[in-house]
Amino acid sequence: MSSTSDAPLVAEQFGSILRIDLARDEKRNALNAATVLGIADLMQTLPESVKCVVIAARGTHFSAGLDLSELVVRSSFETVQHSRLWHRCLDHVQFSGVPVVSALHGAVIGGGLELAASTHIRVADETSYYALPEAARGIFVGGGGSARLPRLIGVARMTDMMLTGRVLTAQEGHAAGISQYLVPAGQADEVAMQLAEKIAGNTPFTNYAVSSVLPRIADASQDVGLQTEAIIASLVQTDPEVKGRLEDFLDGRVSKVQPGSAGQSS
Ligand code: 1HE
Repeated sequence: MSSTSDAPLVAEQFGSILRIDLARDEKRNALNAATVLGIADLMQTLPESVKCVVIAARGTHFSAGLDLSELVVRSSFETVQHSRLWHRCLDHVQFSGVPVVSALHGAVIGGGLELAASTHIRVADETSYYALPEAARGIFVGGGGSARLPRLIGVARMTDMMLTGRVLTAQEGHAAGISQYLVPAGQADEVAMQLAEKIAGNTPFTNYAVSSVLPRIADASQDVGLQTEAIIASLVQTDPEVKGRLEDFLDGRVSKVQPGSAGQSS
């Protein structure tokens, strides 16, 4: 399977996992409109057999962010439309109903960080670093960063990164909440694929609820959130597959929850 657009992406299905690689190392995976549209296109046309997506990157860096060569030729209104295009595209990453794991290394900058923030699980290797140089370039985030990043790292940290150009190391980004997994250099892709395998083993309805409903509940008032939780819990738990899974546990056919087992296959 490959992208239907001429975007610099390589998409390949491994069993129930679709892996999408940014593949424009010569421009450090700078994200032009064709690339974000290509990702959205893939996310909107996921075959039913795909249960989890991994977004990774070829080359020395995950992504240098927005392709700055596109900025030169835009009016202010076109910039609004361009930002809204990113919003739509990255909403397809966050809200397709299929969980997305990103594998990060090297520079995760600007729009690259916004792309990573739209994924559900971020696996970073120790070479990763995070920056929002928008202010230094005289621009503002436009790919959803102002909405998604404060939810990960808080307004104060994002403000610091933008105003002072502070670059977070992999360890600092991990402590701040950007990555859920921090792994040795060169291992992010492999760990991301292992986690995707694990996620793909969940029921599709649970994966939908966690990836697509949970963030909306978290954004809602507690009252609306709890009401929504009760309804989605009822729908998920009455899925026919659930009965068999509960019986498997009660009859001792599946492994118990073990300390430190997160991300390991059972
Ligand atoms: C690019 C871009 C880009 C590299 N747009 N062409 N993002 C930034 O402000 C980050 C800008 N990039 C960098 O700081 C560095 O390129 C890196 C630290 C990521 C990598 O450094 P390095 O030494 O490995 O590569 P390089 O030599 O700087 O770049 C290689 C080529 O990629 C070079 O082109 P060439 O034709 O001279 O070979 C660079 O011009 C090109 N390149 N980054 C276009 N970003 C939705 S709104 C989001 C707003 C933002 O994302 S703002 C942040 C933009």
